[in-house]
Amino acid sequence: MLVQEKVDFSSHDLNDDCPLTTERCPHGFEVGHRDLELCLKRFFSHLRSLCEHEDFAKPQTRWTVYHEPMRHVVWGTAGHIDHGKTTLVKALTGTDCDRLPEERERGITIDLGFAQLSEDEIQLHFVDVPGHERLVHTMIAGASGIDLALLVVAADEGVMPQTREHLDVIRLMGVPGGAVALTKIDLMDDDLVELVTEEIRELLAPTAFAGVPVVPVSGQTGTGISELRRVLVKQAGGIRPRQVEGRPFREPVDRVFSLTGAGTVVTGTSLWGKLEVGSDVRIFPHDTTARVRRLHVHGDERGVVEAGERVAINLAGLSRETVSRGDQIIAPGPWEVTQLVTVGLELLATAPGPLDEGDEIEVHALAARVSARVDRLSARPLAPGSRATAQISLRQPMLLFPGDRLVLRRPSPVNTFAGGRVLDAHLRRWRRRDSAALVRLPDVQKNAWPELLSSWIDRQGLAGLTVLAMAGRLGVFEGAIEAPLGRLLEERVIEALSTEPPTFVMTGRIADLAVEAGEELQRRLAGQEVSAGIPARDFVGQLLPRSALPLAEFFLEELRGRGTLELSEGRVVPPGKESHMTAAGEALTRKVEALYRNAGFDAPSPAEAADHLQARLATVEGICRYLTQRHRLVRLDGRFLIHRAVMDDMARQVRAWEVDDFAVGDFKGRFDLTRKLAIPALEWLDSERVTVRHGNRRKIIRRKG
Ligand SMILES: Nc1nc2c(ncn2[C@@H]2O[C@H](COP(=O)(O)OP(=O)(O)O)[C@@H](O)[C@H]2O)c(=O)[nH]1
Ligand SMILES: [Mg+2]
Repeated sequence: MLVQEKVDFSSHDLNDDCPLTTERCPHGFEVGHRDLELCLKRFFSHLRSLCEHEDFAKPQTRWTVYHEPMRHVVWGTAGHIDHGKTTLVKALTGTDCDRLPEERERGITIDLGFAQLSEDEIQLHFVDVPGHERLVHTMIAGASGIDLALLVVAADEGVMPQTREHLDVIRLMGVPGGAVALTKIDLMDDDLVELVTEEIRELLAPTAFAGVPVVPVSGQTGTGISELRRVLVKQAGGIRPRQVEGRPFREPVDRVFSLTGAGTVVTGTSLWGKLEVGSDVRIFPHDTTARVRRLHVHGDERGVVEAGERVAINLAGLSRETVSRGDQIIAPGPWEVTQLVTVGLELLATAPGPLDEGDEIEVHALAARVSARVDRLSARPLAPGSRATAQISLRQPMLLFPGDRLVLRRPSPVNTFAGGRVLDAHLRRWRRRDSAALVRLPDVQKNAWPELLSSWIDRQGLAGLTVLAMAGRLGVFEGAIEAPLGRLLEERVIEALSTEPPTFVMTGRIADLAVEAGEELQRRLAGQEVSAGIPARDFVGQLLPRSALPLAEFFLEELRGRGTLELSEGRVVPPGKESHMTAAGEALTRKVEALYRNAGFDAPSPAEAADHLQARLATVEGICRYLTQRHRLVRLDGRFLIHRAVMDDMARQVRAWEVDDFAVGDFKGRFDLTRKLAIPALEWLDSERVTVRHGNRRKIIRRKG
């Protein structure tokens, strides 16, 4: 049942690349994948007989292994100090999470503890947290990676301050559910246990934990432990697996230590993706790079690890000092840290007072905490129990992505008073008077990605966004947003400019640009009878914001494609034309051209031509520019205008001249030119490859044959 992955070994050459681990297979196959390894373990005896079978030993034998990947679910403990959290984890898994000498001595949890339990197809990971009120920040770091919470309440004390605070934390982190262990029932009468159960149900009623199973247990006598284990497995079965495909491997660091001979090791609960031994990772917020030397999950050496596991990573080329709790290990990609994060905020009803812009707070995100300030609030001041969108300035940079959870605490007196979900980690600071618009930010759920992406593209205006930029901001690999972008393209919400890679711009923005460009073109050509058009770069340069200037040529192409304008010789002209010309302008152009053709080398200046034709000087100048751009007039030495036909005729005569070379004097005489005109005319002949200069003489270039 549930064939989730099909592994086909047909491409392996069985003689040197057997898919079984070295110890187990005579062929010396190697496999790194945990799930596959487990699956193969089960079928091991069967496989061994196959290994001995001659069919199997043949290269190219095609055989397929079906297996159900292992599920990983992380449980985190929560609850007041001394209520029996660590005792319970030990009763469930056999692991004593209080491993530090100081913890053993004092009998309290100071740092996070980790344990695991394998049940059928599911692997339960446990993060045991301290309950001390001064260690809530450690609790938050531990709780940041969990799927489900095990709230522990001692029957003899009932609901206590950190029962409430831890519940607030897991609720604000969006932990969808869990279970309650009612401990120390060996110390109480059944009636009193009943009463505390009631108290707990009341506490949970207004939260997402309403109705979760409450299991009475004793860590002392073992009563209820097997029932609790059953509940933990059942609850875990309902958890949606973490995203592996399309997401980079990402792990917040909750512990760092160094091992002699191995170097630096970091541990954490992996949030997304997969990681292999030998791959490179980046460590944020400092953005350093290291290579994965070895991977461990609860003491087992592994080749590959996946989201949801408790992973210890041995990093090569990294000193112990360069990484600390709160850092993030992530697969390389276009990720960038932020110091201004936009979040959907919820102020607890129990918050000591309203929240306002300028308030100093402490932000806990993943395993990190930084001091911060509330910069913008969509509704202010925000009353306890209400929600708003906020922009928060972080004192130190953090790597955050939409959907990440934040827990907010006040520095003094310390208390957990609010939580937030990251909506955007790279939105610019809102102007105070626009703060109310913050509430209209789109959701970050996967099914809302098209809307989210189009809002990002829209906000960029004509500068647009590349897939890489969007993927980096969302925390996914580029392939993961192809589908939502494809949908936006199909629905013509966005358009792709043919840059390499493509830049996406809102269709509406391009349409507006087209209207503007049409109007601008009309405006600039108005009153001109003849124009060769407006230099294209200059034209779009005026229409585009500075941020979009690098895309100028792509917008020109786009506008041409839409029939807004025509491009001719690097100039913008009205659509369907090669130039701009009124009827009168056209007639005058013909006259000007005829004048120059007939004048030969004795050509008039534009002023003389205007005089002669009784036309406005500016118009004749425009026509001359137009004719020059169209190569019907040649401008010599920047001043003399000679008709192109006259020049071409001269070139023909030079080629037919019965000499091999000539001096400037010969040339002047031959064509009856002044020296002022002869020199630029010769230069023109050189540029046209009719002649070539040798000292003071010109040699005539004659085509062979
Ligand atoms: N009688 C009794 N004592 C318990 C039980 N669970 C834990 N304890 C004791 O309560 C104390 C605190 O337990 P611990 O697990 O360290 O609590 P934590 O601070 O929540 O992790 C220890 O001395 C435990 O032996 C229980 O079910 N019954
Ligand atoms: Mg403890």
